[in-house]
Amino acid sequence: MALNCGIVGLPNVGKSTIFSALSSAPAEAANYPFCTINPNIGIADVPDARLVKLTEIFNPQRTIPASVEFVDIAGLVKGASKGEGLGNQFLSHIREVGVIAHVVRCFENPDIVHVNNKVDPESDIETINIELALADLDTLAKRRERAERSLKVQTEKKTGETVLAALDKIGPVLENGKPVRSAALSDDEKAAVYDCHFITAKPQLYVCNVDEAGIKSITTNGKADSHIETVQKRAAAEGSEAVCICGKFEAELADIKNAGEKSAFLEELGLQESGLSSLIHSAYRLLGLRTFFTAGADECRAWTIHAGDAAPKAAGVIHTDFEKGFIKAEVYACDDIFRYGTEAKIKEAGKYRIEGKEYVVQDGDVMFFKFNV
Ligand SMILES: Nc1nc2c(ncn2[C@@H]2O[C@H](COP(=O)(O)OP(=O)(O)O)[C@@H](O)[C@H]2O)c(=O)[nH]1
Ligand SMILES: [Mg+2]
Repeated sequence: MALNCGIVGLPNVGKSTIFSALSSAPAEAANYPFCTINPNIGIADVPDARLVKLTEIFNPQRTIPASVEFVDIAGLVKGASKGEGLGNQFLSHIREVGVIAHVVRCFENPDIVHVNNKVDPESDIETINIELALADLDTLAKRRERAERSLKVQTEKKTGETVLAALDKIGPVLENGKPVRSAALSDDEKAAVYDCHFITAKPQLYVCNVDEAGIKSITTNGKADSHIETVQKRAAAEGSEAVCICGKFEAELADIKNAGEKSAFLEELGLQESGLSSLIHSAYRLLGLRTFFTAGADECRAWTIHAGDAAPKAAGVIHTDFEKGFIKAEVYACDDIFRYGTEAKIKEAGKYRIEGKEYVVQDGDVMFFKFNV
């Protein structure tokens, strides 16, 4: 399953820097606005200490982590929906993403131009969110026209009414500067307007791009500076999350390939994991994603599913035949192999289970599927 995350924010807040650090795809980071016209798509591994431990135990030929796709979305400025900057070229790229990472500049650096000449997270967030809401209002108007036409067609009347009911709820929400995700829609209404791909219906997390002093202040005395606090409050009010990243530092960190050197570099700033790891984990949480593993002598691998998915669905992530021909799954928790050391010992302890079609896969399960085709 593709988990994809779109990176938005004003020009020069550090989107491309963070994007390049996240993925090996080369994004252009340059100190002038509008430099990234085409979307840059990159893939990042989902860091998972459990997969590292499984690899130590099984010593497989290969280890494959779960992955997240990142899209560097450029061109959002005040007035983008009215054609400012690159206009709304950003729209076509942002519609397809599952989650939005909104990068907010919290670092001071007089050499790097801020589009409004002032580092002001509250106003920056507002500017971007307004453009996104305006883009959604455009979508809404077009959808409304289409729904009204379908009222006149007997076979489409019912659907048209449901769509209009949903749009009537969404309109005032957007006009009040609130995101579509805060509108109270029934499941039917949600389904009826799914094809609109409203941008503000997607979960959004905030990324504070801070300087090294900002990171040090958090790790040494647990205190966020006022810029970071502003973003954190905003995220909390929206039921979302804010992660702190130092884009410049992450870019340097990404260049270090040696694991030992990497952790020494992190330690210097008092960090346990890189800001990018927190970002990836945060996107995972917001999307309600879970991980299960397959483990053996040939391969240890992490797979992504949604919370609540049953065993056949999980099997289907590996191969559609596994889902179609699902018979049963052998399951144990990865913590059990960390505790007991071998599968034989897990069996002795009575922790090795056989589960059927109804079994809801748990985060950290190690699974082996039985199927026929
Ligand atoms: N001091 C500092 N500069 C940064 C940081 N992140 C990005 N920059 C610089 O800010 C400029 C714009 O960054 P870029 O990633 O191209 O921004 P974008 O327009 O949002 O994609 C570049 O010169 C970066 O080197 C950071 O965390 N600290
Ligand atoms: Mg850029």
